[in-house]
Amino acid sequence: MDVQKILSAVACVFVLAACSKKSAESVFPENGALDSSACRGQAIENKFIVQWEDGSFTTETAANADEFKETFIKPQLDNIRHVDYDRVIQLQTSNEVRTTAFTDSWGQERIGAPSVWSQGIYGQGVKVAVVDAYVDVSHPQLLPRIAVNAGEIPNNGKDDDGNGLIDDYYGASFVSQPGSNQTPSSHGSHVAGIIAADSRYGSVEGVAPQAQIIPAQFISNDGGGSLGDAVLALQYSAKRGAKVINASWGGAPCVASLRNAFSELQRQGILVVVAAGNDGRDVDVYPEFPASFNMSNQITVAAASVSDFMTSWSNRGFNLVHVAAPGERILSTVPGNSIAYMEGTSMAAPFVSGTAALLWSAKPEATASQIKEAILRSVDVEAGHEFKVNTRGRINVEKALTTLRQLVP
Ligand SMILES: [Ca+2]
Ligand SMILES: [Ca+2]
Repeated sequence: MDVQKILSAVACVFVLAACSKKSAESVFPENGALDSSACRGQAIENKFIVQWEDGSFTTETAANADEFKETFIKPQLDNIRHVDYDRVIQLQTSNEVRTTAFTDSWGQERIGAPSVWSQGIYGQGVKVAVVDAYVDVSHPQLLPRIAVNAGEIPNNGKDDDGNGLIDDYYGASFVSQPGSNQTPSSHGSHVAGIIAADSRYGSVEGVAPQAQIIPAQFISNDGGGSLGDAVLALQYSAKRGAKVINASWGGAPCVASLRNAFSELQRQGILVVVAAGNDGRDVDVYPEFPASFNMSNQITVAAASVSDFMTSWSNRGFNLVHVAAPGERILSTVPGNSIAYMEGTSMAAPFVSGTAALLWSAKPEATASQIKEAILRSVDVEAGHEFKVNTRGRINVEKALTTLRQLVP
């Protein structure tokens, strides 16, 4: 063996990336597997989710996978980490019962939020992204709580801050499915209101009524979305400075890109709160994604009833679901300057997101791991009706604040 060969062998040991056989096939493992039983959800055969070596994501189009491999992947192979087909996903919608204006804050009271508010802690200074369907930013209880993008001038048809998105002043839409309904949605608006409805301007009391909402929308008003749009919305939320991301959706198929997106959020110290789902199933046995990812920066949430039992329809799991939170008969904001009752784990997750915002406003220096630990260690566990979740309990923000003050003196 001559010197040249020895050197190159050594280089292969120490610089694996340079010598591993990276190819168009290795970065795009789903290529040619359109009908794989592991993948649910219809592949969009001309749209692709690309993760670059710096961790960022884009979505790209081409006539088909073969052309994409030849004209896009191969010329840029060194810079590409992973490629997936984009996929259509249909999200669960919740029942909605409109009501006249009165106050019903049983959930906020059950988790001890008024006691935290009385200490002057309202979630101020904390941004929470609502990665969901369209939020009605004109609702009087939501408008003052939207985190505007100060570098962007609204409604001038230009991308003033150069982030690639035109007029993303109140947030951004990544809804790309043809024919999708892009009007304000009850689901997105209700979730946003549970987190941060401004109680000075109406009867809904957000859990963190001075937190700021970043609307990052990828679900159309009829519940349709795509995996690639979800990944872009998550990435946008991080770039806009979200500390917490609320993900009240699930069932996403072919999860590699979504898991990679969650890993990036983990690396950036962002807490992601995920609804467990409404199928009445054990997600330890029947995984739902992203509910079952169990990332270290993730809290997956089941729905508790008014009587503080697990609702019959909530997903559960002693391993992969972490806590329960109020999810039945929840009053919050909906489009048209209205309020409505809705139910679902979609409503339970934002109670946890609001809780995280309250905790972070009390201890801005806390890490995502510390916020998660404080919430998980402080649940209320009722003997005789423990929740089928990892902690056995329902969240309590008053106790979590005490725990966090011990963790972060
Ligand atoms: Ca912009
Ligand atoms: Ca603009």
